[in-house]
Amino acid sequence: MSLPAAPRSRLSLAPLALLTACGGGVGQVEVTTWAEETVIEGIATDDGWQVDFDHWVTGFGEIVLSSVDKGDAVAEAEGPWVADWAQADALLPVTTIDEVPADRHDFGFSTHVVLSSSTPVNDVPADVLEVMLNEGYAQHIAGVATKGDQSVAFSWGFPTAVSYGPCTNGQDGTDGVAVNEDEATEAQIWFHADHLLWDELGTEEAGLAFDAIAAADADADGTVTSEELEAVDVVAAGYETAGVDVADLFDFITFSVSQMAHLNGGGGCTARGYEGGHDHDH
Ligand SMILES: [Ca+2]
Repeated sequence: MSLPAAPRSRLSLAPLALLTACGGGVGQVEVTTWAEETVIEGIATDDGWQVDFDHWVTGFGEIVLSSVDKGDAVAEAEGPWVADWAQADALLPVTTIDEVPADRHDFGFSTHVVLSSSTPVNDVPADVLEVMLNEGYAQHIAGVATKGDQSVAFSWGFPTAVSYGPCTNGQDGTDGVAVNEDEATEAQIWFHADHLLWDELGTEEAGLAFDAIAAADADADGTVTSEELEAVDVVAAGYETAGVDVADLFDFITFSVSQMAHLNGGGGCTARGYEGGHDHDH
């Protein structure tokens, strides 16, 4: 073979695929997000409720690409952003991260309280944003559930910030995202809305339930609040906590929602921030 005399040349040894992954150049990561069709179409539970959403607003940001080997950040996009999944019928563009070293990177991000600087990535209701800013909510979810002639409204704010990552890539089961030189790689942050109605933790195969939530309307005003959910013993209501320290139904839902984010479809992410038994008074 006759090659230019380059010291330690990868050209002489590496096949093309390795060159594009390790050539020392940079690429882009295009970040998109959505919560599947479920928030728009509503969720049918196993106990006979149709749960429809008026809004499901989430604040998020702090996207970090980091070295799979060393864990140090190589590229970041702070945001913050905010989205209403009840009005997202397809993947929403969030941001494009430039100058990302061409390599495989772990992918992480956070959900956190909506800030006045949060950029809406779709049409987020102004009155909901105002409530979230005033109350310090990371997520706010409201809607109506119906079963036969029963109709129960719900409106819940979640202050919990959750840090996600590293994430498995749901498209191929690999770690994070692979960035190739001079190419754009898409990273999709998926929120699985069905976690809201799970009756079991520690599995992605939980049942979907609303009977206990509907029954929590202690003042019978037709709307279930987070305070009313806090008065429900989650084990007595038939929920399976899988050893997670959640005592009441709002704790349970808060924890389950904290596990809802995935990468590229169903790729699991390590979630930190909600350990159960949290900060409200009992
Ligand atoms: Ca009520």
